[in-house]
Amino acid sequence: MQSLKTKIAIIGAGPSGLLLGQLLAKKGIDNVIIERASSEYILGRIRAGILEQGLVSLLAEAGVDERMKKEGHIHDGFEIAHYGKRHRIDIKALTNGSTVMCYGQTEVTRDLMQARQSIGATTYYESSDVVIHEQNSNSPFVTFTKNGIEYKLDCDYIAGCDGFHGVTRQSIPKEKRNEFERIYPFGWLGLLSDTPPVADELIYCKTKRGFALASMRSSTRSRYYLQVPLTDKVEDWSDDAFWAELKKRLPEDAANRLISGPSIEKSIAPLRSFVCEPMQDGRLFLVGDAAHIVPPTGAKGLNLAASDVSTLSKLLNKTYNGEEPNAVLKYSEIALKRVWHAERFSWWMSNMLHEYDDNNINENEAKTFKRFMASDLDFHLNYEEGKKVMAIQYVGMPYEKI
Ligand code: FAS
Ligand code: PHB
Repeated sequence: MQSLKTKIAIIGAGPSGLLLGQLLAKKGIDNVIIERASSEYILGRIRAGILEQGLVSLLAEAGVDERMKKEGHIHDGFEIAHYGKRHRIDIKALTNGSTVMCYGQTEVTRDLMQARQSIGATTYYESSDVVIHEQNSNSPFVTFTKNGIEYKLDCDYIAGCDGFHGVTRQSIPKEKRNEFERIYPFGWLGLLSDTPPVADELIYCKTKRGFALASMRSSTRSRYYLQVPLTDKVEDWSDDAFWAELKKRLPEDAANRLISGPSIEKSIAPLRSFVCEPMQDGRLFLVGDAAHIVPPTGAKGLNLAASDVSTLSKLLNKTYNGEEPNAVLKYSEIALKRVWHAERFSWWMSNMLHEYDDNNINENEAKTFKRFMASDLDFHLNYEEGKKVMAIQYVGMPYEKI
């Protein structure tokens, strides 16, 4: 077994791992990333599209915001189409100036990968058999295999940035984990196409036929979503079927502007709310999707990963620069406060904007719940105070002071 050593072992080269690695490197804190997949595979996954201001600032701090400033689009608002009636939420006016950036997670990941390569930091792609050892000792380590060679990576701390299906959360003994979960009885069928968007800003559509979202990646590349039953398979949906259904769910004037084209990516994502508490065990920290999942309705998944990264990188810096040797002990408590705000907002947006039959409750309760949600949506679309509450959470709650 070949021995290696670093300060921070990072498991996973998604946005969490790459952003953490870049911020730590900027602070002179040595780190190594161990990743299961190839960089090409990671870049082939189409995911988030909306960046909160906090993430935009972090990318600037990491020195990887050049292309985003050129190619990203700042959005001052978004729309909700309620049974065809369009309501614009002017987030910039309602939040005294906050905006969001429309720039795909794929491009964020690409920029971070290139930055990591340019500083010569070590990333072991296509690694397997990753195992976390002795996180509750003062000398934790990680073992893994790469090209048939077994490695032992000695480190001070381990950051689990390996997503929902990774190994790090499972490395915390079950009896120590308090997990919270809500699985939604529908999924999102996503389609990416090189066609112009139907509007300049995002349109979230609540219709009797189900939810739809019209998003984008640029002025020539669109990203659309349709709520579909969990029983649907992506092969059940031809491109033509997708476009025809989307046209029925978009508000009329947007539907009339719809330009269809061949899908360059099409996939179904299940929707889940999930939180693992605590988000640390000894010298092992859970970051991003490894610790929590949100339904994408609130555009929070990637942005929550960013606030975890911001918290952990600052606490590690305080630990290493001697300012506060035990600062990292506060990570989970600080991170969870913002996590739960985003979890609730994403749950709330999902319930307000999707029509579905919840088989976990009886028919009358389900009917009553739909009325509650209809009234909730009315308050947040037709009253200034309601719009303000939605806008403040859509742009993202402030990061905790560290
Ligand atoms: P990631 O899952 O992105 O990255 C984890 C990395 O760890 C992966 O590269 C994986 O290969 C690696 N890994 C896993 N197990 C490993 C092991 N044993 N050893 C080594 N490496 C391992 N968020 C939004 O805000 N808006 C959206 O529209 C949206 N759409 C989404 C659609 C899908 C299908 C999914 C799954 C998520 C979506 N999300 C969305 C959420 C998504 O953007 C995540 O929040 C974001 O990818 C989180 O980043 P990471 O925490 O880095 O986890
Ligand atoms: C996307 O563009 O992929 C996107 C945008 C906003 C969301 C979800 C997904 O809420």
